[in-house]
Amino acid sequence: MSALAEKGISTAAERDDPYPSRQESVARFLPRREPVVSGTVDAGPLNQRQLDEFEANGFLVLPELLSANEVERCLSEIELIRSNRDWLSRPEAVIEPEADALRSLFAVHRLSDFFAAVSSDERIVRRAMQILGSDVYITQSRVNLKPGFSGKGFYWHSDFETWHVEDGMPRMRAVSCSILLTENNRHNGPLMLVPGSHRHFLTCVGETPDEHYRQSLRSQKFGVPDDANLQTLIDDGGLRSALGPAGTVIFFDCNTMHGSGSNISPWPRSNLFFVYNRVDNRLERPFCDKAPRPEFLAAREYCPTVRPSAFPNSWPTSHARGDAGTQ
Ligand code: 6CS
Ligand code: FE
Repeated sequence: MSALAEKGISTAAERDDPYPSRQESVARFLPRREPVVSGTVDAGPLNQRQLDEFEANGFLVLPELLSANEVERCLSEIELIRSNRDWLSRPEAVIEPEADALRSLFAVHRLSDFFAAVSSDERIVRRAMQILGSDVYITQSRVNLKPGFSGKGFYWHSDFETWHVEDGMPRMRAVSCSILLTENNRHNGPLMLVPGSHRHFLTCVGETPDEHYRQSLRSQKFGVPDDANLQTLIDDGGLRSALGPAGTVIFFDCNTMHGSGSNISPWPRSNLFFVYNRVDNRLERPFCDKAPRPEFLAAREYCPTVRPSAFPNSWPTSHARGDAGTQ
């Protein structure tokens, strides 16, 4: 027995990993081990048809979850954050790869009391809790702005693959929620998803570079599927674009294969994005030999922002916090 093993410290090779990725030279499919829907219809508010659709496709599009007025308030809050701070130099800000424009702003629920309240809105959190069958907390939040003319796409990926390998998310027990703040139409680079892809874990090839997130958030090269297996998934399930007016909300499973194209239309595609994770699926050591990513990308702290009854469908008029970003 090695000295480490005697002390009860497992090496990477000894650690039990149900979803090993970026470790072999050939990609392969591994079966999903966790259920897709863990809650029941009695827990509401999703009906059985919606739960079945989420389970079968790995996503669900819900029109008109937010009102036009609520969408306006979200857009104003984004403008407030951008106008009040030197946001370009903040670590939470990701700039477009080929233009001096804001691509993503992370941890918005920590930067702004207003977005903390939105992330706790009952209409969203209750549905996430129902899908996951558990209390949840936020492990990542962001706005993706994808500006008109210059907004670049997001290559195909499973979020879970990155969150597992780079952040140490143990199991497929998280759900993403994308809130459309502008119309997402077929011209402005909408989210595309592969129905049914969430049922298979596709391993990726290529070792994770140091500080990979500095590159991957602008343009991801590791943790993306190979062409042949991606083709198989799409042959099997087809492709769907999630379109809808502002106020539409898309829930999708953490392992659903998805991506989006560039936005060469004049119309910005602005989406707010929250990831809800089961409280018993807290992040561990990464499943690679690199340091964990920063807290603003992958929260290890249990952040008690999810309080469904605290803001029963009424959001505060609050503004961006002055003290954010000191983490
Ligand atoms: O890094 C993340 O957490 C997310 N962003 C990208 C570009 N890919 C993986 C994941 O969705
Ligand atoms: Fe993603």
